[in-house]
Amino acid sequence: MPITIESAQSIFPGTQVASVVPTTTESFAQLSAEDQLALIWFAYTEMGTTITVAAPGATNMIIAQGILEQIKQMPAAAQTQVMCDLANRSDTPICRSYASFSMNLKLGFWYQLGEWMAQGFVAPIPQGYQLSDKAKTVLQSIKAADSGQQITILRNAVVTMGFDPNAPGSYKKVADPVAVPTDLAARTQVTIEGITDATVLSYINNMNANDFEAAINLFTPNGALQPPFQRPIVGREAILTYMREECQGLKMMPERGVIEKSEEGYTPIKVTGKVQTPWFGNSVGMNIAWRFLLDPQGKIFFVAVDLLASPKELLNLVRR
Ligand code: ECH
Repeated sequence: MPITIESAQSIFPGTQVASVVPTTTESFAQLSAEDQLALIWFAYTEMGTTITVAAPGATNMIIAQGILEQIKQMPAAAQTQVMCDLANRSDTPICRSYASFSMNLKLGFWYQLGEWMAQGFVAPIPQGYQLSDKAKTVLQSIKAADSGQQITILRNAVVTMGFDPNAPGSYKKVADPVAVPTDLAARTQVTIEGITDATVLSYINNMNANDFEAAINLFTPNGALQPPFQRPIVGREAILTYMREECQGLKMMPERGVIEKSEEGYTPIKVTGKVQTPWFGNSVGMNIAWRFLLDPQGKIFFVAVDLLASPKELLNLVRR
């Protein structure tokens, strides 16, 4: 049988992923806008006592500054309305602009609003706000999740707010500034217990150096990258665009791996370890698996990145 991206998706089928993320994200989406905002506020402020979020770094925050200032000048009721509109994905100019923001710009936008809510410049969640029973259940499952899963749920909520970016007349997407790759001399070289494969090591080292051009050259031209809970992104150009938006400043710390006997010349390799995002630095280590399928020439035909169900999964290198 020919190897396809679809067949590649099921390599290492015993990998347990954090299903709490898609289920919670789905229940969250069904809540009212008021409940969504209050719930995020409660989750975010509570999380803040154990993990710290960093102020946005390289992001082109300047693009959001005008809208942020506009919101800051509004009366409290209008401020609340803007936030509800964003959660409701209404068709307003602010919701259209927001939809054109990159992921980091959306996170930076809410980071700023959160600061201003705490400082009293933007309307807070009303004192004594009572979450609906459904929202309380969602909050409970977020609280029970580990910190890597919590920040993934939060990020999903922020990314899907705003008006439909694919609607007719929607604003052009704003790209993040392209990060300069780390100087060759200053790059870190990882070691992975059980893995000496040059492609896998080179993938991680290039990603850690923000050298996305070098990283995509390790893929076959029709190769695919499948992020956690998403469909595969196919082709070098699409993967490069994705990496520029989502991968700047990530710190990948693979720990161990296993390499399977190759079938029809294709080699499955599973690696587990931790990833840190610049938003939370070393206060959150996400437990991750990379499931690679290399082609007969040693190029990446497919790699899935999974957010693992529990730290125990870091040791799950079962071949079948
Ligand atoms: C307030 C109340 C009102 C409503 C809102 C509020 C503000 C919320 C804020 C939330 C901020 C959340 C943040 C979340 C950041 C999450 C980052 C994550 C990163 C994960 C990255 C991974 C990378 C994996 C990959 C690897 C590869 O090899 C290939 C690529 C890739 C409170 C005001 C809304 C401010 C900052 C989860 C897993 C390893 C797949 C990318």
